[in-house]
Amino acid sequence: MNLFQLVNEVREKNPLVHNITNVVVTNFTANGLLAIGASPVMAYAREETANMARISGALVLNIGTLSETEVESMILAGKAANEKGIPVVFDPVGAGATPFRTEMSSKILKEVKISIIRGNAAEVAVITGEKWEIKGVDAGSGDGSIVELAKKAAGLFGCTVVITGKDDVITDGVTTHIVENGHELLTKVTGTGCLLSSVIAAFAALEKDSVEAAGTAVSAYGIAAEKAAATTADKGPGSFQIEFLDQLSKISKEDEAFAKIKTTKE
Ligand code: ATP
Ligand code: TZP
Ligand code: MG
Ligand code: MG
Repeated sequence: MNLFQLVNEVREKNPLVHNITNVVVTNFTANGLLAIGASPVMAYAREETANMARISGALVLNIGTLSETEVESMILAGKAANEKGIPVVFDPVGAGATPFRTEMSSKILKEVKISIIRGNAAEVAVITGEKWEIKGVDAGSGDGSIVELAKKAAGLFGCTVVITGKDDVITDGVTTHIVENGHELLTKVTGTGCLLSSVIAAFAALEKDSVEAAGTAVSAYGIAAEKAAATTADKGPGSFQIEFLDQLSKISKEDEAFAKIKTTKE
């Protein structure tokens, strides 16, 4: 199958993506999902999250500005999604920055069967029990192979793991994609990691193979950033952010020509 065909399918089928996300990125995430052709909904109240998850194509759990009540809502939604086989994407924003974030991440991972984890290297290291330095919600620095870390996490949680940074690693422990698309201006706009987690969810709503869904989403997202930077890099992150949304709305299967994906299988 032409993987980038999925990009067109998302626009044709408009999958509903239920996001329980953070207050920083809510509007950007909704606009980014609309730009790629998905249908976003944000719903947080524990009285409704299970119902909303059941009618969605995919669910995103993002702990960026978590509270205990919100985590309860996430678990209710996650369990409802699990019962119906709806893919759940987990973004452990800032795991390791405070004990609360680390504990809540473990709780979610214990109670909900996650299909795809998407985080920076530090966040994935923390939830996997590896040592890494974390600075707020940013990656910080650490040693060791990101690919090995991603594979370890995939084995531990029995899911696909996406570690983003300059290069992105997507693996289920068997198939591994390294994606070299992207632009450093993505690091100057808050929420580009969070939006990517939701874009991955939109792709996973239509493609059962999580590694292929996430690999395509990450590459297409990086290509949109490259195109946006080509005309806005000299202006700055504000112009880039707007152009990036425009480029997400134009991405199509023809853009596969720009994909920089290296794949290995074990
Ligand atoms: P962090 O808090 O560490 O910035 P994040 O959750 O914002 O993490 P990122 O790792 O920044 O997530 O990933 C978001 C997007 O930015 C991805 O598409 C990734 O490929 C891209 N990206 C991140 N860093 C770079 C970089 N140095 N060069 C090019 N693209 C990058
Ligand atoms: N603080 C809490 S959540 C958040 C900030 C700045 C947004 C993080 O978004 P991303 O996508 O990880 O940059
Ligand atoms: Mg970032
Ligand atoms: Mg993040």
